[in-house]
Amino acid sequence: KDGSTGMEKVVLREPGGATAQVHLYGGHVTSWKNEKGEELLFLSSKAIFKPPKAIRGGIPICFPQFGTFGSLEQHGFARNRFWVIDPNPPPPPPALTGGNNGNGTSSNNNSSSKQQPFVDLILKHGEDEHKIWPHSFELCLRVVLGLGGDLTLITRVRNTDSKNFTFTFALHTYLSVSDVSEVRIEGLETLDYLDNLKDRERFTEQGNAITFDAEVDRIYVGTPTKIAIIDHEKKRTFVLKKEGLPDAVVWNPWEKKARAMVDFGDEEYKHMLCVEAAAVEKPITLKPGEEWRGRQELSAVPSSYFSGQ
Ligand code: TA6
Repeated sequence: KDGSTGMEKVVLREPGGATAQVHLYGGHVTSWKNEKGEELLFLSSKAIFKPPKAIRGGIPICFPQFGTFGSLEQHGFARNRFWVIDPNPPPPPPALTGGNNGNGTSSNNNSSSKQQPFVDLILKHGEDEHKIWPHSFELCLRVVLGLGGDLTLITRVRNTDSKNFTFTFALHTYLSVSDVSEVRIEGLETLDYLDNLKDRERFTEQGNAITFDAEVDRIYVGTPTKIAIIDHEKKRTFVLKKEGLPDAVVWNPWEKKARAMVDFGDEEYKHMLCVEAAAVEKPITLKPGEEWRGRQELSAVPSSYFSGQ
């Protein structure tokens, strides 16, 4: 149980000292710390841990609807429902065998096979979901803390109904940054994006790294599997790798919008940036029995790894 909020959570710890925390409420990753104990995700000091409010920060799961395009509340209901530990989880992630203890160095005892800490959560449709979204589904989330501190989320949606259903999805990741005006994103240059501030009108990025000096709310479409978010001041780069999630949402509310949110400190917009692996432009349709899988892997590396940083 979480001391301050009394809500149930799972804590993952890996031998190197990195940790992650997942609240059963929302299936919501609320903390990811590196081996030095530095918090890498943003969590608002004013976050409200009380249904039906979604927790402000961490990695909210937006399902079955991203944003306001559709009949449901903004970002759907998965993030403000109670999930459970999956009673019938899939096989565990492969243990890292041989000398590789996950952070690239090899250990001498080759028989060592280390299990990466992980948890499997599931959200099943209940009556109240069925009333607003009349489809039977299973939404599963596996959170894995790699043996070098990487954070991987694997999400699966299964159609357990007798008819097709269509959904949009996002892992609404809030990264912790020192000063968003000193952050740039590489990997989205020259791509098209839908501008949420202009009724999702389509534009083309002008070919430079993305930097921030005002509110940004964009859905980059058809994005690469790897995006780099470079925090200049902290000399830290987040590397976001994704599969099954073709789009990337980039959001910072900036000052005016930040002031308008009760669960967001007035100055906190300076210390966060949302980069969200998503499937929005092309909604996903599943036939009965079909399953969709999305995967996001986050690592935080010293920026010196990248040439020219
Ligand atoms: O991901 C960007 C966005 O769609 C923005 O438009 C903003 O609304 C943000 O999500 C936060 O939404 P929330 O419902 O969590 O306040």
